[in-house]
Amino acid sequence: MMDPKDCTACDSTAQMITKARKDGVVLAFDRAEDMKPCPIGADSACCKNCFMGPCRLNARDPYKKVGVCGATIDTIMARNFARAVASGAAAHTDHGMAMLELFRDVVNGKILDYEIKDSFKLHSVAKSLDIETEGRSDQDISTDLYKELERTYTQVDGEMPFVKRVPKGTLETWRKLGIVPRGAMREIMEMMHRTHIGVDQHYENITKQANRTALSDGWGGSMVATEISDILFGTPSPVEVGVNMGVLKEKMVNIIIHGHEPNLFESMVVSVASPTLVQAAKDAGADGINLVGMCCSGAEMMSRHGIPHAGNFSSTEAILVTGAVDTMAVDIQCIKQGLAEVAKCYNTPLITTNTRAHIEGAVHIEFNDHLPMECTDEIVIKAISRFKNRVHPIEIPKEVKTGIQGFSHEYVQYMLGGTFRGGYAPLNENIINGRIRGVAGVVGCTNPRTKQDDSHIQLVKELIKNDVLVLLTGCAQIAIAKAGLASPEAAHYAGPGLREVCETVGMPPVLGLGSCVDNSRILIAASAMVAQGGLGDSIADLPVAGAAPEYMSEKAISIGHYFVASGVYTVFGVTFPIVENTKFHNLLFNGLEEQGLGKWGFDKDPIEMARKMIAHIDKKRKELGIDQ
Ligand code: NFS
Repeated sequence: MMDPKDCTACDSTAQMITKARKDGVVLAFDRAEDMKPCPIGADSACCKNCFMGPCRLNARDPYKKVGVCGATIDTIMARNFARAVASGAAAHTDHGMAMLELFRDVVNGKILDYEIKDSFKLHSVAKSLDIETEGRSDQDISTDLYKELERTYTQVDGEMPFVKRVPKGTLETWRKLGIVPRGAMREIMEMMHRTHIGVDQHYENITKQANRTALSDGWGGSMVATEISDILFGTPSPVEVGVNMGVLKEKMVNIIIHGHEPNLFESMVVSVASPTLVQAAKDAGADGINLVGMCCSGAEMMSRHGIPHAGNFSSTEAILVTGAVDTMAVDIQCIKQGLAEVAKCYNTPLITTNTRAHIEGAVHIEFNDHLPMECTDEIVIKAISRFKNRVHPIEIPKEVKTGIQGFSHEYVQYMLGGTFRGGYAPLNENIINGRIRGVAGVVGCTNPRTKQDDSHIQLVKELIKNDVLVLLTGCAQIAIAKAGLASPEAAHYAGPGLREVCETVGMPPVLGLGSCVDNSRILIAASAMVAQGGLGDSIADLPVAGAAPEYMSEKAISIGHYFVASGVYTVFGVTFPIVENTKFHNLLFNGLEEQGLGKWGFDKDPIEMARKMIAHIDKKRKELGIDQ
C-alpha cells in the first residue's frame, strides 16, 4: 500500500488515511491503487457509442484499425471528448438553471425564504444586458432579467445573452467560425445527437460543436449560476477564513455540507442559528453547532460568508474517519458513492437532499426551495442525535490555515483601483510596466491518481515566483489555502514585481474567486482587462494562461474547453484522453490557436507546466510589444 505521505500533501488527510487503514476502512486512495485505469480507455481509443462494439483501437498504431462502422481514431476521440464537454456543460448549466428558477420564484413571491440581497449587483448585471434600470424597481428589473436569462437555456437561434460581455475581437472570431452559442439546451442536445453512431464523422466539425457547447457553459450556465447567486446571496468580498480539517470541533455538533448549489447551505446557516436547535445541541451536551463546508458549495460559502472550509474533493471520505462528523449533507456533483460506506463505518448520517442525486445507503431528505427549513432543520436534528450517541473515538487533525478569500471580479476592480479610479487600469498598467508578468487561472479538482494538492502547490509557487498573479477557484483554491498561500504574508514567495503590488495593496499573491461555476468570474475579469485597453482586442491577445493540474471531472474538461475556445492557453495535468500524433491531437494542441482561439496543453510535471504557461505569457507580451 502506498505511504499516506505519497497519497497527499495534506497532513490531515494523510493522518486520516493512516487511521482508516487501522480501522479497516477503504478510501478512494486505496481503491485507486487497486483499480488501474484501462489503458485503451485512458487514451480514448475505445468507442462504445453503439452496440456493434465496444470497438478498441490501438493507441500505438492509431491509424491501423477502424471501428466496425468505419470510425477512425480521430472521430472516436473527438466524439468521446465532445461528450465529456456536453456532460460537464450540462452539469454547470443545470445548476445555473436551478438558481434561475429559484430567482424567478423569489421575484414572483412564490418563495419567501430567500430575497434579493445584492441590489447593486442586480442593477449591474441588468445593465450589462442592456436592461433599463433608471427609475425602475428591483422587482421590475428582476422580472426582465429573468426573462432575458431564460434565453441562456431555451433559445433555439441567435446569440446567448451574456455574449454581450465578450470582447469584440473574440466575438468576431466566434462569428467567423460559427461557434457563438445559441441556447445551452440546444447546444448540448445537438452535441449528443452529433456524437451518435453515424452522424458527425469529421473530427473538425465535431470539435466545432464542442467549442459552441463549452461556450454555452462558460458564458451561459456557469455565468448565470454565479451572477444569480451573487444577486440572491451577496457578492463576495475579502474575508478571513480557516481551512482544513482542524475546523472541526470535538465538543460541538459538527455538520458538513458538501456539494454545489448554495441554496441548501444558505438555509443551513439559518437552521444552525435557530435558538431552539442551539438549545437542543446544548441539551445533548454540546457547546454548540459547528457548520463547515467542503468542495464547491463550501468554497462559495467560504467566499461569501467566511464559513470555515474542511477540505477539497480528495478529503471528503477521509474527514469522516475523524469520527467527529455528526452529519454530512450533500446535494449534487463530486459526491463519491464511497461516502455511504465510510459514513456507515463511523455511524455518521449521510443525507442526500437533491431530487437529482440519491445514493444507495444514504438517507434522503428532500430539499425544497419553497420550504427549505423543513429539510435543513431535520439535518440539524439528525446531527444532534448522532452527537448524543457518539460511539467512535474522535481524532481531529490539528491543521487549520487562515487566509483571505472572497475576491469577486468586482472587488478586484475596487481593490486595485480604489474608490476613485475603480477599474482594471492599475492591473493593466502593472502588466504593461512588467511588475506583473501576466495572470494565470489555476482551477479544478484533486485526483487520487496523483498526490493530492502537491501539483497545485508547486505550480502556484512557481508562477508567483515569476511574477504571475494567480486566480483560483474550486478545489485548487482549497489546496492553496491549506498550504498557507492565501495570506498576504505569502507575498514573500512572489517575485519582486508581484510582491511590490501585493504589499502596496495588502493582498495575497493568489486571489480565490470561489467555486468552479465562478470560473465565469475569470472570463469577466479577462473581458474587463481587454475593455480597459492596452492589451489587445481579444482574450487571445492577453498575457494569460490557465491550468487544472489535478483535474478528474468532465466538468473540468468543459471548463478547460471553454477557456480554450475563449482564447486561453490551458494546460491540464494527470492524464489527457487523447492519442498523441493524431489529427485530433494536433487540432486541440495547435489548430484551434491558428483559428484565433486558445489551445490545449498537457504536462504531468507542475514545474514544466508553469514553464509552459510562462513561455506563453511571454510570447503574448512580445506580440503586444510590452516585453521590455
Ligand atoms: Ni469543480 Fe466542484 Fe472540486 Fe473538481 Fe468537483 S468540487 S465543480 S469538479 S472536484 S474542482
